[in-house]
Amino acid sequence: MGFDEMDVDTIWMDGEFVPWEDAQIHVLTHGLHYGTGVFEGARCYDTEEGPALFRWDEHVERLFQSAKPYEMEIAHSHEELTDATLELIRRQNVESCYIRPIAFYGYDSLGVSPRDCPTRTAIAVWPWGAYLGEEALEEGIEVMVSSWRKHSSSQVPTNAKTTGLYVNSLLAGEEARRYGYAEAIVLNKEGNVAEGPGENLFLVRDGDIYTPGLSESILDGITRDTVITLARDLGYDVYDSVSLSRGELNTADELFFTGSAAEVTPIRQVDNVEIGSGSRGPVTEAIQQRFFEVVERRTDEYDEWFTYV
Ligand code: PPE
Repeated sequence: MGFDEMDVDTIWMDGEFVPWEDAQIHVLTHGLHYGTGVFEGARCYDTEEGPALFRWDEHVERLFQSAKPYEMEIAHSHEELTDATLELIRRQNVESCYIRPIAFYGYDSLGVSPRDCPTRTAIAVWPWGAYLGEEALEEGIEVMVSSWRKHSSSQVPTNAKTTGLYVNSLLAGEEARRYGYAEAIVLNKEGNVAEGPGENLFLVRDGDIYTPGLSESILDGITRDTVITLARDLGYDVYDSVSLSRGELNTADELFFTGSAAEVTPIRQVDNVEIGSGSRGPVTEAIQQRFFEVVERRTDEYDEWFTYV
């Protein structure tokens, strides 16, 4: 669904609330030419306690961390970005939504060096349902291992959520969809499993849970951290700094993706090979149920993860 069909009309831009159609930038914006933006994707859930941002402080913190390698000074404090977002949600006709903060080098002059370009900051919110479809959450998805590899962490800071890096995600994701798959799994330069184009990956084997470590060219996902915490609290052993070979995908009992957009999405096939029983596995289901119970506040645990609108 396009933005124009959605019930949202305001964007926060550089300290002001502006009408949706006026949130414009110049075509010679640095970030457009060189991919010099950093961004976030978070969710506001419609909880039993009213609308609430999920792990917002961690998202803002990661935005500031992503800006660092690019020497980008975001001209607004953590608190200003929080207040802006809460007010933006109050002004929109949404119960639950996706939140997209972005900071980027703006318009002044062109050339790879952004020296004189101002840093621009914007926040938009809009309704965004299940990332890979409602059915995917229950049935699981079919994925392929992409022929594209992830950027190596020696080439770019892969732990910074940088706009330009997403050309890799686009190539991998669209390749997969061209072949009829819902999504891709992307290997790193060493050939080990990294993550999805917009998701972290988890593997279940003999009742234990594994996920590639931070040195495997992955984004340090906040949902990844959530799932590690929830799984451990449920009593699972979680190994969160492993290398996973491609072959281990096929022999896994279960696989699932995590992400702010993707939430917890089971993977039922990789390259047309069934994973486990070929449907959502019991560990994935337990974690997924716990995840939705927590984000919808059907339990009062983990209250520290919520910022109420
Ligand atoms: N890896 C990548 C490459 C990634 O983009 C995301 C988020 C994750 C892992 C999971 O991170 P986290 O959201 O903190 O759990 N992808 C965002 C963008 C999706 C999009 O299509 O755009 C997201 O989920 O918001």
